[in-house]
Amino acid sequence: MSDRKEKKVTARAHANIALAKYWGKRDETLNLPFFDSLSINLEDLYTETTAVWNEEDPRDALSINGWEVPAHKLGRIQKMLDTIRAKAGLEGMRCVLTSRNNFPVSTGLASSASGAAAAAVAAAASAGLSLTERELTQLARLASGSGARSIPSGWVRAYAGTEPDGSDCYASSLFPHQYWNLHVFAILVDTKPKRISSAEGMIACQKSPFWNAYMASAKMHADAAQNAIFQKDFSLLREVVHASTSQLHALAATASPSIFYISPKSLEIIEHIHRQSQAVPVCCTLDAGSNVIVICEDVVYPFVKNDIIAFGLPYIQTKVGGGTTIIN
Ligand code: 2P0
Repeated sequence: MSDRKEKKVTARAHANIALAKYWGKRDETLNLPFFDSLSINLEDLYTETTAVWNEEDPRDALSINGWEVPAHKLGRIQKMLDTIRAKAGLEGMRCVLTSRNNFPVSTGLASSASGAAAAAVAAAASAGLSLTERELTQLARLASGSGARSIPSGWVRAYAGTEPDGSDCYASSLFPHQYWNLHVFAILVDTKPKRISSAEGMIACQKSPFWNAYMASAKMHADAAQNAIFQKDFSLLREVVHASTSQLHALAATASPSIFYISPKSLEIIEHIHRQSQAVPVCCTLDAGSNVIVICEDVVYPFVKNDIIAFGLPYIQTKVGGGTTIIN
């Protein structure tokens, strides 16, 4: 038995929504993306995870909202924990992660991102490691590619890098969360877990005849989004957000087998927002699910909110949020 004192640490991480999306991996094992992506953290959608290392059982354990995840389904969380164990010299000890989300999981609302980020920060701190933000983004990335982007605050860019070992692949904040006062509405079109995971979807999409054309276009989106944000130019931002979203979902439809994350109801909302966006500073996006995220400028907030209410669906209203923090 080790005489190391057990240290429980709880971290809170926010979900993020990509404005320039990550889709496809140059390395499946290390979760290294083909190109850069850019996202905002969502202040009111978060995961809180408590980590503790002990010797009670040789196997790591994870529960999500009270559900004990079977050992064979730990997947890439296992890889992240193994990395922490090796760095901290905790061979023979296991990590117990207890995680809760305040929003529906596996529905394209980036619960894998907030889950990975909260687990990375809590497990590393509980293991006694003192890591830089960049190192924490690399740990979170092992569990979920988009998870790297939930570690830094506000407007975050994930850099794909080129090194085979992933040493230059990380995420960092471009602007703090207060930088631009935008409003975000997550419209809950469907809260059932999605049938095809993002990881499977990415692989299927690489069999699309349009994959190379998609890559050529999608790798420009992070620079375009960063430029739009730097200028606080909403119409430029809307252009890139709509391009990034439409191209991903069009690609998914041409994957082998075809993937349709968008439902008829999401399409109705998307068409409406696209029409509105010709006249007012509003845009919308979806990740790998049917829930629609609507983003607007402060000046049109009451008008857009009325539109959202008229859809008659549950929604979560939020703003750009901070990074992952230790809360206990
Ligand atoms: C993104 N998505 O940039 C894109 C857009 C979904 C659509 O990253 O396999 O759960 O764990 O690296 O991070 C969701 O995929 O995938 C995602 P893995 P992840 O947010």
